[in-house]
Amino acid sequence: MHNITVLSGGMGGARFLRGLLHGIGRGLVPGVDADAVVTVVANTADDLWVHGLKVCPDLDTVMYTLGDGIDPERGWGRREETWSTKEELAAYGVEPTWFGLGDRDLATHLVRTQMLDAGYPLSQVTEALCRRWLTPTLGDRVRLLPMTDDRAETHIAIADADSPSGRRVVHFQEYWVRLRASVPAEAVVVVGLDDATPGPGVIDAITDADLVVLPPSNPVVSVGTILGVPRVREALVATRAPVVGLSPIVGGTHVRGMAEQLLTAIGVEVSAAGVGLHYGSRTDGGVLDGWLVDQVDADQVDAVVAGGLPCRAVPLMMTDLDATAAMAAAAVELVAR
Ligand code: FO1
Repeated sequence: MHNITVLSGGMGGARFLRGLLHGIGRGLVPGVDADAVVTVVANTADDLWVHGLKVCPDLDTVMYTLGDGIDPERGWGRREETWSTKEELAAYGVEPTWFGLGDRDLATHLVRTQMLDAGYPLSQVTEALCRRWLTPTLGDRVRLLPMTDDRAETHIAIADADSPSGRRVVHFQEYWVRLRASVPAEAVVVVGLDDATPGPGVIDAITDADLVVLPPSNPVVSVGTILGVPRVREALVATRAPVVGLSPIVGGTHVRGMAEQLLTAIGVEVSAAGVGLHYGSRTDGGVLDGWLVDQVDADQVDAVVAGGLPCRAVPLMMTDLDATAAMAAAAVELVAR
């Protein structure tokens, strides 16, 4: 296998990608060439405009993680970050004060916003930013593609006793960062998604792949939004590449983030089997040829197999690079023909 395409969100997907690249480089992923090319199709529906700047959390988390600029504890934003501008904005009483933009991170958003204002599409902006973050160390081994260059934004409906409808809608980032997903999500709406055009290279990255991976990213607001870009599902059904997924739900809940709340919002069972069957088998109108669950969920393998989807239970905690590389190897082995 030479061309691997990964449909990724932020933290979970980025951690998986780091382990995948580590494993490929060290021959730990049998069947994958040492000089394989990994194309990342990244979710952009987390994006938001704040202080007049375009912030792309999932693109930046993948870019910073693979470029070793990420803050390892937070899992987002820059290492060795300072927050002077954030403090100054708060001193002016400028909202949102709840969304933390570090001084180093701000430079990325300034460059991106300037390029967007000059008329460059997000895909070309991302390419330019990656020339700093990825090219020097990874060369052409990795490509980072926005799922679309068009605006698509995830919004969450929550209960609101003060509003006539009893509900109000907040941007995903407000739901996650300000509210900490502490209130039930009643609906998930991705504004603009139905009219979005797949970003340059996205469909080809799927149809021309030797392997497509759905990493342990959020199945609703990361992988789910990528699958919702028109033509992406069709490309996944049509590709000659095997499509394999790794469960982001372990032991009945998410490892990090808010997948539990969002799966509940869309009526999908919060379990490894539930997510696998939600993505579905390609032989049955879904997108997967294989599904990996964690060993703690081994008792769910039979239910997934009964749903027509090959399934194995392996360790799925990305505790270090070798553990993650082993997950990638298990994924390839599950679907390698
Ligand atoms: N997450 C937080 O919990 N608090 C923040 O203040 C915050 C700011 C932020 C700024 C830039 C960025 O790229 C990501 C940021 N995130 C923050 C993480 C972000 O909410 C998540 O990375 C994704 O949107 C969900 O995967």
